[in-house]
Amino acid sequence: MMDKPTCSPSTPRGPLALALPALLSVSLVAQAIELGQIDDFQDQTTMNWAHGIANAHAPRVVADQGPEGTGDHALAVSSSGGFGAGSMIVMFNRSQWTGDFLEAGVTAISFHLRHVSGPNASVRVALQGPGGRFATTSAIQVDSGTGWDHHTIDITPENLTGVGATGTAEQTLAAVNEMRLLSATNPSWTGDPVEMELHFDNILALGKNGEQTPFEQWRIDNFEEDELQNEAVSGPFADPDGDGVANLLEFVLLGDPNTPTTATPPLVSVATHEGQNGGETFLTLTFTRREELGDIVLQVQIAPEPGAWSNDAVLVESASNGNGTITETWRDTTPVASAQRRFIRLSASHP
Ligand SMILES: [Ca+2]
Ligand SMILES: [Ca+2]
Repeated sequence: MMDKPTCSPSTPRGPLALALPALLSVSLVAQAIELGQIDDFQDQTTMNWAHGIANAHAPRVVADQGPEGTGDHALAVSSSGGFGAGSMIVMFNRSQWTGDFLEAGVTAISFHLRHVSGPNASVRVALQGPGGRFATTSAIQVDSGTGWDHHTIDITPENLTGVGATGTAEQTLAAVNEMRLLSATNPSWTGDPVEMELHFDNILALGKNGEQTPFEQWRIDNFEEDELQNEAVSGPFADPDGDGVANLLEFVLLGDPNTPTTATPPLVSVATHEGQNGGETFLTLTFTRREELGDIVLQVQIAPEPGAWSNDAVLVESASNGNGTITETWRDTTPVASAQRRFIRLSASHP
């Protein structure tokens, strides 16, 4: 006997409620900066974060060590101190964190950060472009050994200091060719030569005013000004039409937050899929979702009992419908024949 599906947002857990199936992370990687883009390392690559010379301290994936624990992968970077490759605490990206930050409306970067070892860190973003090199004037101060925490740093010209500037910060922001994350006591392009290890996850491109993330734009489109100020009406976990579908899932599943049950609920079925032992029958979840989720994180979760949720569900099929939506089918890992009951649900979280 299969229990009913849960189609609900996960309990609000603050900024740590983040993890993403590999499929989504791939689709969000563009070769130029985009508002809402996120590096979550769920595809278990370094997502183009690198050192110039290969060395033991270069950026690398640490599996199952992200803020969400098992199933959440993160990125480690370290340094040895002294001189040479890997001596300084810094990493660069010349792919998706390049291009016109002004046009994209990206004014801040947020990320999860864990300080693993070494002295206290002063984490900064540095940018290189036609105006030369700039680093953030303010730094995120992280004490030695601090566990996962969520941080946001302003990268507007007001918070950038030239560290090899030949022009203005605006010139660089309009055509960035390299972005760095580093730790340095003072604004720097290279990072300090210290012995340190830091872990990063969910590196996210944020806008402040003007351009919005897709979810913020959706809120503006669907709610009045006074409602936007009221989290109990327009917040991600509110359900103003009382249909049991919270706003976050109305957004994801293309519903109308002010009209009950216009979102098409995920369909739970029992179906045969290719498992480890050939064709087997599994609890299966199929849903059609918005393609551009921005900073909203979706997870298909499975459990033997409610509460014991894991993110191990297997993506069976994903097809773009050509209209801005994708239909996905996910299956459980445990065949129906091997369990008395199983649960599957769709969970969405908001940074
Ligand atoms: Ca991750
Ligand atoms: Ca609703």
